[in-house]
Amino acid sequence: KPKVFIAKPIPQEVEDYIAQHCEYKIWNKEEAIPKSELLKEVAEVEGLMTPKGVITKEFLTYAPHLKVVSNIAVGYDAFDTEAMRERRVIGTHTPYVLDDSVADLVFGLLLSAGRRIVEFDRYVKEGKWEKPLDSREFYGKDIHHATIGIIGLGRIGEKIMKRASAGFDMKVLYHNRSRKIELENQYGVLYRDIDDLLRESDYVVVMLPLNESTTHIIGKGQFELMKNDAVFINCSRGKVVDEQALISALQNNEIRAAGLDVFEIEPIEKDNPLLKMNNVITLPHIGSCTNNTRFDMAMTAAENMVAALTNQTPPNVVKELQDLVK
Ligand code: 8YV
Repeated sequence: KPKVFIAKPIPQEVEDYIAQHCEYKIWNKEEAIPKSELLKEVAEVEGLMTPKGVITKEFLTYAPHLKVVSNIAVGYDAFDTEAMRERRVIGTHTPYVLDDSVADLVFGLLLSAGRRIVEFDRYVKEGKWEKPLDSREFYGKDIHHATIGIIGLGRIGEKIMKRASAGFDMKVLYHNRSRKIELENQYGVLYRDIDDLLRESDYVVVMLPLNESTTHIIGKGQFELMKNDAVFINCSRGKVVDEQALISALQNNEIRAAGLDVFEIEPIEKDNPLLKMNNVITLPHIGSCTNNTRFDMAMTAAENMVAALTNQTPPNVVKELQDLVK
């Protein structure tokens, strides 16, 4: 049986599945495995299953037998796919199984930021509720019939679109590398270039993978185009947004509020000004954190790894490395 290393705890059922096909070792502690430990563990293995595969050229020199890195995440921005191709190491990820959970959380942030749910929960619990019931101070921003602009209409973006149009009667604008005419016809969503999308949207949702062309795609100029009343939501990757520009936009009331699940540095630094802002919701990168979705991600990752090591084509090879399995 091929030797593999699993770099985080996974459900027993998934472990049992792997045990049928592989000889495995597992890092069974909650805290992340230290790099030095991981480098030791990968010396002998052909397969690695990891929550956030930071796979560099240097890393691969420590893993001379490695054939597959199975990311237990959909985002694989930490893969150096060029270095992996050179070594012919297959990279896989977990698309589809987390789309709905992330889209749900986007709506959680959108509702919370628009209607100021988190802010007022804090307010009530802190014993500050003395104003009359109809005080203007409690007014928020409607979600229904508002315009949402989705930047990135991929698998998750599409799920957000469906919730927005079918569930909340929103007008949906989108921007994407390629137009999705079928979705336009079926759901009435409207394509915009980024600038027009930013100008017209009440809620701006960015849902992009992180790569060279998306890094800081939202910065000072983009916040300037947004409505002063706009709510900005990011549940994808922190680095698609220039966080300093976001902070300035919020400080200068260029936008109304933000709902953030991701940050340029995670865990967020304790002195990040976002933490002091009442109109900003900060979550610890929990987009896919539900029992069912985490189970499905682990199982998908295991299936990808086992397939790669048993001469089958893994179902979810990352697109940059698909030629390795052809
Ligand atoms: C985390 C995610 O990466 O799938 C992704 O790309 O952002 C999340 O699901 C996951 O927390 C890593 O374990």
